[in-house]
Amino acid sequence: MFTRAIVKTPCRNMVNGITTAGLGKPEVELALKQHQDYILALKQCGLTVMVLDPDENFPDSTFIEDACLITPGCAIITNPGAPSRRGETINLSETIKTLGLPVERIRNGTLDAGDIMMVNDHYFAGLSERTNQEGASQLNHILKKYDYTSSTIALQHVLHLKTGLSYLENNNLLAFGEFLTHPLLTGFNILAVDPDESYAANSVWINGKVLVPMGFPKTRDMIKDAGYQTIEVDVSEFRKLDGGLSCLSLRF
Ligand code: CIR
Repeated sequence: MFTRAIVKTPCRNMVNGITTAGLGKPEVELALKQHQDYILALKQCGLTVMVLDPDENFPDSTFIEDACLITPGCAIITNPGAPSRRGETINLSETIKTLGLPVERIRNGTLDAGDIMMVNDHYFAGLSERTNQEGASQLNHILKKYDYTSSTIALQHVLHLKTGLSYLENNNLLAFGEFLTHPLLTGFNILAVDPDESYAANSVWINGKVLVPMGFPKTRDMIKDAGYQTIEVDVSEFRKLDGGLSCLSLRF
């Protein structure tokens, strides 16, 4: 069960965020509206939502998931792999310190928490362009202190691990592409996302409900058929910056 979430309002400078999507620049007003709807969806799942102010210095800072990993035992401030995103952790640290959890840090290696997938007490860390072996090793060392384990998965094509994988609890794993037949994931009940809906592989389980991006009916129906109530959220403007649903919040 999660009880809380933290989100960060998109800044106007989001139009200068990092992107490979080729979908054009996001429309800020629409992104702000979509962000409001996202917050409502989190609330519909029973979460109390803390909304942080926008920060024009960091165009990608609305993708708050990358800057911190919150586990039941501790909060881990990351060291984002993209140089333009590294400073996102500075202001966020002040908020994280108020949560009443021990605060840890990734110091030398790089790690984006979009590369970290929690499965009960185990954490899968994607090795990507943003998360390196040193970052993953530091994470492993920190998690051990709190009786958690972790392992790594090298990514081939996707930006972050959770771009292509979402754990929906009850051993159900939403996956596409390189993850469908991955030897490290064979124990899961894989829900295979159709190649033409790959963006929807980033969906979010919250307290028995699943947030699904709007416009991917096959994936939505597959998740429904697996027994979940789904909530569709339009995040088209965040997709233009390679961001998915999970990137927009910390849930704990
Ligand atoms: C970036 O490239 O860092 C942002 N434009 C998108 C980050 C998306 N975050 C995520 O997948 N966890």
